[in-house]
Formats: sequence, structure tokens, C-alpha cells
Amino acid sequence: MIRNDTIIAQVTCPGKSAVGILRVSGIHANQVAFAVLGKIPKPRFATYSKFFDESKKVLDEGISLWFPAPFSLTGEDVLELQGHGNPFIMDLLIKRILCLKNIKIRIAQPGEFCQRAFLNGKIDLIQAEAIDDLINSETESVVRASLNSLHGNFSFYIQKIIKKLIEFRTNIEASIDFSEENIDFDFNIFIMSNFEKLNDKFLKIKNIVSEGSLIREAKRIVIVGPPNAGKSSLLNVLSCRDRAIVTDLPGTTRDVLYENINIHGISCEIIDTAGLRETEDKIEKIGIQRSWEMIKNSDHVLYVMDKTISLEDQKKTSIQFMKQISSYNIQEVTFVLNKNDLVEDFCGITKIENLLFISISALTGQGIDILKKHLSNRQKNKSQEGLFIARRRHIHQIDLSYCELLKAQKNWLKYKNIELLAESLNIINKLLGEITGEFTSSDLLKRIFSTFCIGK
Ligand SMILES: Nc1nc2c(ncn2[C@@H]2O[C@H](COP(=O)(O)OP(=O)(O)OP(=O)(O)O)[C@@H](O)[C@H]2O)c(=O)[nH]1
Ligand SMILES: [Mg+2]
Repeated sequence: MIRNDTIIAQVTCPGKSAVGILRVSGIHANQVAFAVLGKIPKPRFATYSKFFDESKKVLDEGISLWFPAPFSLTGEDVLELQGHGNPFIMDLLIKRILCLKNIKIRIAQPGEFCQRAFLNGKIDLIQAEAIDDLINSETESVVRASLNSLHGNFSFYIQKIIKKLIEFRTNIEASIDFSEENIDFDFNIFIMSNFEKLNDKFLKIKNIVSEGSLIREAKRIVIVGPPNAGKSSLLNVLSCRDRAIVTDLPGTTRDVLYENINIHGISCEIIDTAGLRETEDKIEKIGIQRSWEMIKNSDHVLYVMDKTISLEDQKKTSIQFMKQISSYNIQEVTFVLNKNDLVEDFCGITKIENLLFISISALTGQGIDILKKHLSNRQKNKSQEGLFIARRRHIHQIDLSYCELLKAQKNWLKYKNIELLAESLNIINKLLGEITGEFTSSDLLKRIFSTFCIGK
């Protein structure tokens, strides 16, 4: 796809740095090279060059790189100028290029280089999003997962399902003239086995994608428990700062407090909540409602108890809490026995009736390392090779496609209607195609690329 406007942007961060890089992409990139360098550099070679202004005075000097279409990032002619990273020089160069006569050139919009790469078929939409995720990665696991997506591993999974769907659809459409009475036993078995295979593929991808989304979105850890158990003290010690107010008055925390921290390379959002108890206090009641909302939406609940209560009460409280949350979809619960310093007991992990207890002291810091290791461990085990980054958009599309598959199977069992089945398979194909960008609206593209940074 040829666009008649050429775009330019600084691809390195604004501000002073050793090197500043400008990228030009489009059909006029060659004219920019002639004007600024006096020649077109040798393709894909680092050429030491002088960058000239309109009166042939040297503006800066550095390295120029020339990537002729289609073998470039965007699939268009691309020129890169690597000069000194002084904002003033970068500005002068950009102005000089924007003022070139007879050339339609403008500043690139956020994500426009990636968008052009996508539109020119150099990368699919998942890969374009992976570039953005890679740049914004804050942990090693997100970097690895983004790279996996960028290398096409996620796209490969989706393509595999699409391929299976198309195969199925082709067979179905070839039989579209069959009437319901003509559908024999073998044909029905063929259809049911295809449903089964697709179902397996969907369950597998749903599983991987939800793990992939977890590493991107930061693990949500909610601290709950009765008042005065030491929840806020735990938030403070985990975040290494005096974030929450701590007093010996039960009911000190009444609202939800958030803190983003990195535990052994895993990005976590720690949430402190109001103590759970019966109360007539209007404000505290709202706080407790919020605590329950947080519990429902968490990946890991830390239920904090005061270890000075009897063993019997510890057991009773934990079993009761598990009953209270039995209908929620919570992945992990750990019971934290705080104030170990007061009982001077064993500090570490124990298992009672399949429930996990960790003894700590938020006051002295005892056991905090064990707790941190526990919080990051499961996540680390999950971050195996092969996990790829997934966005909410991908999960949503996969859920929609899977629902459509289940609907198609139900309809088939009920009506045995081939046209209806073919139509459903077509819808699933389109829904999956929106993930890779095979089918997309311009609105969706605008939404995705507008969140990228300029120069990407
Ligand atoms: N000895 C001891 N005291 C602690 C420990 N952790 C917290 N405390 C004390 O327990 C009291 C309550 O601590 P908070 O952290 O405010 O408890 P909370 O669970 O947030 O209480 P609410 O916000 O009222 O629900 C304070 O006086 C703390 O200093 C601990 O490990 N050991
Ligand atoms: Mg508190």
C-alpha cells in the first residue's frame, strides 16, 4: 500500500543524550537523503555522514542508514539519521526536513511507523502491540513474553485455529446442498470430532492467554482480615515506605490503598483494605463493602490474622473465610499469621488442612522474605518459556469466538443445519481475524496505535 505522504519523528527520547535518532519513512525519504546528505547512503550500511542545512552548512554529523522498500521496518523507504542527542540539534534537523520544498512530509503520529508496518504486511496486529508492550515492559517476564509475541508465537496459535476453522468450513460448505435427512452418521461424527478438536484448541489458548495477561497486568494482591491484625503494617513493610496510617485503634483503615511494587521481578499491585467486622459506623461499612469488592477481583488474597489468638480460632477463622469466598473465582489465598514477635514461635510456612499459613512479623520484618518468595514463586513458575503477552482485547476476542463455537455446537445438535453452522464458523473466523488484524475497523486501529509513543 503506497501512501503519498512521508513521515518523520525522533525515535530516541527527547532531552539530552549521547545520540539522537531521526527516522524518515515514505516515498520521499530518498529526496530527504539527497537534500540532507547530498546522496543516498549505501543500503543497510552504517555510513558516516555530514547533515547539511539548505545553504550546505553542516548542521551535525553522525551515522546515516538507508533501508530501501520493502526491506525496512515499515515496508517503505526508510532513512535514519543518528546525530548528537541535543534537543536543539534534533529540532533544527527536523525543521530543516519539514521545510523541504516539493515534498509532502509531516511529523509522524504516535505509533505511525508501526501502523505502516502493519498496513504493509510486515507485522500483524499482535506483533505491533507486542512492540509497544516490549517498550513499556517493567519486568523480565513481561520482556520475555512480549518478545515471544513479537516473534509471532501468539499469532501462530491463532493462525492454527483459523486454519482448522477454514478446513472445517470448506468441508461444511461443500456439503451445503445436503438436506437434514441426508446427513448420515459418518458426517455427523466428522462434525462432532471437529467441534471437539476446536474446543481443545480454544481451551488451550484461553489458558495461555489468561497467564499472559496476568504477567502484563501486574498481579493483584489484596490484604484483608480483621481490624488491628496488621494489614496496613504489612503493606508498609512490603512497599518499604510509610504508605498507610498504622495505629492500635481497630478500624484505622477505612478506604482502599494501592501500592505498586516489584517482588523479585514480578510486578504486583498491593491493596490494603478496611478490616472485616460487623459495624454500625457508616464510613467503615462502605470501606468493608469495598474490601469485599477487592477480594472478588484479586489474583491472590492475603488474609492477615493476629497470631496471638488461639490455634483453634486461627483454624476457625480461616475455614470460615474460605466458605465465605467459595463462590468467587479467586486463584490463591494465603493466611498470614502476623505479630510472630509476640509469640516468639516458628517463622515460616505451614499447611493446615490444605490451607497455607505463613508466620511473619510486620513490625520486625521476620518472615517477610519468605512471604515475598511465596508471592513471586507461583508466578515465576508460570512464566515459562513460550508464554506470550496478551492484552484484554485478545482475551475478549477469544472469549467471543469460544462462545460462538459453543453456540454453533448447540445449534448443530438441535437443528443439524449446515448453513447455520457454516455461518457460525464464518463469524468465529472473523472474530479471531480481528486479533491478528486480518479483519479490523479503522476505529480499532486508531485506538490501538494512538497509545503508542511518537517515533514508534
Ligand atoms: N508486635 C507487633 N505489633 C504489630 C505488628 N504488626 C502490626 N502491629 C501493631 O498492630 C496495630 C495495628 O496495626 P495496623 O497495621 O494498623 O493494623 P490493620 O490491620 O491495618 O488495622 P485496621 O486498619 O484497623 O483494620 C498497630 O499498633 C501496629 O503497630 C507485628 O508484627 N508485631
Ligand atoms: Mg489498616
